[in-house]
Parts: sequence; C-alpha cells; structure tokens
Amino acid sequence: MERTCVLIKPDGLQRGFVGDVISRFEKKGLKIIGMKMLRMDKKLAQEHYAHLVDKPFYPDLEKFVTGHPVIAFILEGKDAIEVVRNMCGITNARKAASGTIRGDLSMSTSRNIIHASDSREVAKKEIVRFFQKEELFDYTLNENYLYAADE
Ligand code: IDP
Ligand code: MG
Repeated sequence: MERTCVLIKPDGLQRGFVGDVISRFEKKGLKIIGMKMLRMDKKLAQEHYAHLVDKPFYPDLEKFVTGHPVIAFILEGKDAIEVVRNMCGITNARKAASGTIRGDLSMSTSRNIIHASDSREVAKKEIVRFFQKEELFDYTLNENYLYAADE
C-alpha cells in the first residue's frame, strides 16, 4: 500500500469544491487516513514549493497558498501516488483531460484546485510536513471489494 499527501488549495475551498474533490477519491476506493484544515504560513509554503521559489510566479503562488486555509489529507491505496496524480490531471488545467479534477474544475495553471505528491520520496516528506503521527489513523476497510488477492 502507498500513501500520498493531497491538499485542496485555497481556490478549491473558496469555490466550494471540497466535497466534490473528496467524493471523487472516496468513490475511487482510496482510503482516507487523516484529514484537516490548516493555513500555510510563509515558511511552510517555501518548504513545500522549494522547487519553485526562484520562479517569477513564486511570490504570487506564496501569497495565494498562504492567503486562505487549505484542506490536507492523506490517502492510501495500491499505487496511490500515481492514481491520485492521474485523477488530478496536469498542472495547466486548461490542458488537463476532462474527467480529471483540474480538467473539470479549473481554467488555470496556478489556481488549479489541488496538490498531490508526485513520487514516493516526496510523499514521505509531505506526509510528515503536514501531519503528526497521531493524526494518521489505522482502521479496517473491507478491501475484498477493492482489490483481488493477487493485486
Ligand atoms: P503540480 O502541482 O502539478 O505538481 P508543480 O510544477 O509542482 O505542479 O507546481 C506547483 C504549483 O505551482 C502548481 O500546481 C501551480 O499552482 C503553481 N505553478 C506551477 N507552474 C506555474 C506557472 O507556470 N505559473 C503559475 N503557477 C504555476
Ligand atoms: Mg508538484
């Protein structure tokens, strides 16, 4: 099983898409391990978007992600990182495929609703960045309806 870190960014919250986005992951069969609302501060934004701090759009991105709360959650499932990234769609929402979260709900490369970890290494870092150990829950779902025994 893999775990991945997802954020519904301020535009997703402001536009009323929290329920829609969570519902898509629930319906897909991903298990919610932890969930909360938080407001990112400057330091957390700089750490989270460290790969972008030198880009010309970074000041706007930082202001955007720190300006309002976000919803953070951890999803678990087989190949969860790739499955969730595929459900999000590509960064430029205008080019993201219909049926994806960005493709269906956004027109922007910046205000694109959602963040999701893009690799195992990144997921590991992001999970501890946003969640304490005791905020993640181990509980049973009947996975016989989600996966075959040999998957
Ligand atoms: P990702 O969110 O699809 O993984 P990244 O390249 O990691 O894409 O960028 C993180 C976030 O930074 C994007 O989701 C978007 O909000 C913002 N961003 C990325 N590229 C641009 C850009 O060219 N212009 C404006 N904002 C951008
Ligand atoms: Mg990224």
